[in-house]
Amino acid sequence: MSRDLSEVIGRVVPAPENHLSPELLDKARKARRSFMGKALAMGAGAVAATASATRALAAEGEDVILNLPEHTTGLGQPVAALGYGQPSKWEANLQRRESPGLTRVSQASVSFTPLQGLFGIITPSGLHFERHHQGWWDIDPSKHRLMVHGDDGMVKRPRVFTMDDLMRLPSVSRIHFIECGANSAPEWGNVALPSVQYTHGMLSCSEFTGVLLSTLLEMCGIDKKRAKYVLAEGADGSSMTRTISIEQAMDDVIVAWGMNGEMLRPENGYPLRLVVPGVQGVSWVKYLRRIKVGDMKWATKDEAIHYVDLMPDGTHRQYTGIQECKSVITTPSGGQTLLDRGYYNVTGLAWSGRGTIKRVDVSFDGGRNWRTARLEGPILPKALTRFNIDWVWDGKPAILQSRAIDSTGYVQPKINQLRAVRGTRSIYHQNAIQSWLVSENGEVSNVQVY
Ligand SMILES: Nc1nc2c(c(=O)[nH]1)N[C@H]1C(S)=C(S)[C@@H](COP(=O)(O)O)O[C@H]1N2
Ligand SMILES: [Mo]
Repeated sequence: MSRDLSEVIGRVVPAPENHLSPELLDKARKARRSFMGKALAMGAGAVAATASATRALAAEGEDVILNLPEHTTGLGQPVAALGYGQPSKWEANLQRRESPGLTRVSQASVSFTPLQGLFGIITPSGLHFERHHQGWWDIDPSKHRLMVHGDDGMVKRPRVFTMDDLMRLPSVSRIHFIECGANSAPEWGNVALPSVQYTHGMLSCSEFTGVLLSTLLEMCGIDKKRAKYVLAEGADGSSMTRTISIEQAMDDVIVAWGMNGEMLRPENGYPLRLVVPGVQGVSWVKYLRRIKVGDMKWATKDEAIHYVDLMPDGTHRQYTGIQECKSVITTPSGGQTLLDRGYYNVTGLAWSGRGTIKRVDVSFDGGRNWRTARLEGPILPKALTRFNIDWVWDGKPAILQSRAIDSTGYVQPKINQLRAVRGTRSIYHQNAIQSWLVSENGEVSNVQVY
């Protein structure tokens, strides 16, 4: 796997990741270079007092303060965004991106969430990552059905639901993260993908609305003594089928139609998907068409051939669904450029499939010293948690890391600690501490620190 991935690195679409337009970013880099050159010529002592790249940019923009621009003196547009609103044209760089060589095999594909450009914990629906095993569909909701049944009389009143049947039932709205089990997989094999969008972007967090699976199972008369597992099946050609324990099925699993206040997007399973909080994305079956109750694990193709973990001794771990505690700094992160020394708000995300985030520590020297970051509310179970920490960059090389601790006391491991247990040939469940190197020229890149 690592060989294939290393071939990909040169082919991912390079994108300027700062919040400046490519032209401004280029200007700032040039200004910084000429400033550094002059400073070097003048000797190290003169560096601190000289004008900086960002100040040069600010001076150029003073025109906007002194002479009122057209948007201050002219008439604005009347309700321009009739219909469905769109982001500003200046934000065109904020996009889901595909890493063509990575996973695109016919209709099996991935698009990654641009974590480096997001704030707070909610992923805008149009930037929610996608993972399709057999392409996506825009299914007519009036023709969609969900069947709930069981093996051997384990469901007393098996039933087929229409969307209208489901949407009149008691609903819940809850914020949860979804992370593909293969998120950050290339790090197993020392493959340093260039940006956080590619290293961690199979991760999103939304408010999901739907009926609890427990409500449906109760309605259909589940035999609580005999039922041990449920099987969820999707309606697309991949026949995605996943086993879920009855404990989780009766706890917080949602049969969802809503995402961030509106119906699910087609690429995320419209009109119906399963939400399995804390569990890897593959169990969040999209285009959900069937729930079956039984007393044994099904060992379907997606549980026996795929989504198993190859251990150092050559055996496979199976049914390792829970996404362990993990975190990543999203700014500054790979592909971004620090334009100047001085103050930065370092920010990132932490999450755990086992509960809430208790603490996040941040290191600026590759893990020698740690400081505790500020957690921003709300801090919700099985949801992303935003953290922030102050940093003053002195212009010297630095290695930024974040380490999350969850409500069970679990501490996010270093990559070599994880490899000691799991080896190097895994694909799934790579939750190690991520390291970003800030070079003297301000450029940030992906490195591994043992
Ligand atoms: N029906 C169906 N459900 C599916 C998939 C699929 O291909 N078909 N992909 C799974 C995988 S591997 C992941 S990671 C998540 C991705 O959900 P998303 O595309 O909404 O991000 O959906 C899961 N559910
Ligand atoms: Mo996935």
